[in-house]
Amino acid sequence: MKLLNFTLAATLVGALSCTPKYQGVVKDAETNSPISGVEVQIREDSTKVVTNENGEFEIECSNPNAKTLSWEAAGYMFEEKYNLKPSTNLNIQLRANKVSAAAARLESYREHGCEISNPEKPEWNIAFEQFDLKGDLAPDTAVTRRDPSAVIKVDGKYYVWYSYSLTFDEKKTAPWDFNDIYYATSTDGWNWKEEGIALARGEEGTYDHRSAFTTEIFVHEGKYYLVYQAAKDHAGIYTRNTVGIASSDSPDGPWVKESEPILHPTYTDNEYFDRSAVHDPCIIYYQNKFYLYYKGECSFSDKDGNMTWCDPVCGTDYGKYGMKQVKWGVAIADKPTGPYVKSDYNPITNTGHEISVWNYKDGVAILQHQDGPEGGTIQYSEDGVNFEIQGSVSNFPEAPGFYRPVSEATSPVTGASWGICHVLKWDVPGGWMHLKRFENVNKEYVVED
Ligand code: AAL
Repeated sequence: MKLLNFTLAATLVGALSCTPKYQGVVKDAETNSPISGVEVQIREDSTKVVTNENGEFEIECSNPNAKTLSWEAAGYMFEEKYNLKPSTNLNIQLRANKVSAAAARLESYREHGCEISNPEKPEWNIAFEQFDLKGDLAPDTAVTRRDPSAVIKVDGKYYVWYSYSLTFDEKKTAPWDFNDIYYATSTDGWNWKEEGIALARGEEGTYDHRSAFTTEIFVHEGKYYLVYQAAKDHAGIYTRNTVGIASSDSPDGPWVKESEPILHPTYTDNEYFDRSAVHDPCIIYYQNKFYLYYKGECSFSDKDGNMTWCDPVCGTDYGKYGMKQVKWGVAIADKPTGPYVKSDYNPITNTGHEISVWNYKDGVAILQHQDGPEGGTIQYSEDGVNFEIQGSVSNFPEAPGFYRPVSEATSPVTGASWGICHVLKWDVPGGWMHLKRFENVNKEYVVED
């Protein structure tokens, strides 16, 4: 009798003090063997545990609300789950991180110096020139237009989208702060009519409340997609932004946003190429999937706000800001709106900045601008992730958005024939930007559409 009472009491106490928790096991996605030493974190509670030798973990949470959990282990892709309710049978699979061709080259630069090997194939070399635009997109100090999308042609009309703000707006802490996405059309690609706002910042509390900017257009099966950088608050202007997407049946809108971002920075305290930002998103359709290319940033700030870039080997020297190296990543999905899964080969470049990518034959071509050893190169890959240097780019335009030809590419650089870029001007406090047209004047290899 005594024993029975004791058991009953213990059960009752157990039930009353039962705290919500997450419990489960972490395994290697390929070998299915348990992984020990994985750091498991509840983002909202800032609590962490580590998996035991059987890959098991148990972590209590402050309340039963759904939370963001992450799993992190050296040599594996970071795993994160959003809106996860406390649960006791989680089966987490981690994918081993693979080394891309560009990451392997970086290791060799690290050892042998920053000299690159460029075959300079004539059919791949590009020589850009830039020209002022006319009409509403002619230079105008009052308005900052920047980070244009690709240019597309619909029913005989060219379209371009871009970040828009008034130059003299004292609220702005950067030219891309408090932006909305505007668009313009043209019948000749030179003289543009600004059509107005395409996609506005969201309501208070939403992921793009502070700013919606740096957009790309993607067209698939008659549907239009604007993928863009989103800042919920001021933090997203300089660090840890997200990527949003909106779709429409017409290039003139209306645009319908997805309720959640489709891409986040890797939320790690360690040095990782996209821990601080996921910028310049651009989607292409490739091998029956949707490839979302983006630029990652990795930096750390000390308590005085002084910033250092991660791993600046062979980077670009920014004087008092130090050496900077930027790398791209790609995330792949079965549908344009996701869910997107970051590639095991990330990072897929050892250089950055803005994403410049197009389809060529059975592969993908890219330009590398700056912030790394391979700036000014043009590269090609047959799998969308392992890029090799092919040639050089001269007079690289800032933030190029390429004209997407309707017909099949007949030369490697057809996809970079012409487009819209921006120019940075610093003759007013905070600077201002306007759009320009650029063309590959190496005409021999350019095909008019
Ligand atoms: C650009 C892009 C992104 C950054 C900022 C605005 O060059 O890389 O868009 O956030 O600068």
